[in-house]
Amino acid sequence: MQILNCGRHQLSLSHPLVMGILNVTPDSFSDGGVYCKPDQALQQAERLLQAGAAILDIGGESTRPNAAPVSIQEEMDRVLPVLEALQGCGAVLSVDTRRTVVMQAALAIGVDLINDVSALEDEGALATVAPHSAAICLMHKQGNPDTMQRAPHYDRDVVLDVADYLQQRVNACESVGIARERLLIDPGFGFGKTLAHNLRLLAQLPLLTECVPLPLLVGLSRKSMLGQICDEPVATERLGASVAAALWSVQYGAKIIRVHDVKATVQALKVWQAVTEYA
Ligand code: 7PJ
Repeated sequence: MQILNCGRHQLSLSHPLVMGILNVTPDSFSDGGVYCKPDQALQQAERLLQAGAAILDIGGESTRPNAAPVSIQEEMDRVLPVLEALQGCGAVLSVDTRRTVVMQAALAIGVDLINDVSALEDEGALATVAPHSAAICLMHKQGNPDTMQRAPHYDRDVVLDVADYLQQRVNACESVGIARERLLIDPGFGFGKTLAHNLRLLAQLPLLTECVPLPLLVGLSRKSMLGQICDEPVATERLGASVAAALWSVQYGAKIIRVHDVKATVQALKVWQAVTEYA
C-alpha cells in the first residue's frame, strides 16, 4: 500500500483522495473574492471537510493566465491567518504557493503539504522545505502564469517532456535529502498547454507515472480546457465536466484530485470505488 509522508499525517493512497480548493484571493478565475475574508474562508473550509475533503489547499496568489501579481506580504496576509485558524481542524493542510518566504512561514505554522506550481524552483525553496516533514507536490508548467498560454510548445512529446521535467525536479529534491515518500507529481493541466497538449497528457497518465513512479495529483476542476470541450464559458457551470475528468483521472492512476466541488466529486469517487472492488 502506498503511503505519503505528509507532515503530521501519514496518508494512505490506497483509495483516491479529494483535495478541496480554498482560494483566499480576490481574483481567482472561478471563485475569486468569494472567500477572501478569514471567517468566510473558515466557513468554506468547514463545508469542504463536511463534504469529504481529505486535504484543504489554501492559496493566496491567483495563477490563472493573465493574473495580476501579488506582493509577498499580501500573499502572507491572505493565507497565514487561515492556516493558523485551521491548524486544529484535523484535515491535511496544504499551502498553494510558489514563494520560499511563504513556504517558510507556513511550515512554521505546521502546514502538512507544500503545493508548488513551480516545483520548488524559487530561490532557496529546496533548502527551506528539506528539513521539514511536509509533503511536496511538484507540478509542471511551461513559462509563467502571465504569459504561459500565449504559444505553448513542446519539442518532442508533451508527455515525455513533462515527465523529464518532473524527474529532474524529483532528482533536485532527492539531492537535498527530501525522501521520495514525501513527493507527489502533477502534470499541471492548463499551465502552458494547448487543448491538444492537455488531452494528450490526460490520455497518457499511465505513461507519465511509468516514467516517474510517484503518486499522481491531478487538477482539472473547472479549467478552461473543459470549457473548450463543452463550449461552456462560465467556470462555475463546468461541474459535470469536472467530475468526468476526475473519474477519468482516477481510473488511470491519479491518487489525489484537486477540486472546487468536493461533494459531487466525493460522491462520484464513492461510486467508482464501489464498482472497482468488484472488478
Ligand atoms: C493547480 C494547482 C493544479 C496543482 C492551480 C486552478 C489554477 N496546483 N493550482 N495542480 N492549479 N498541484 O485551480 O485552476 O492543476 S491554480
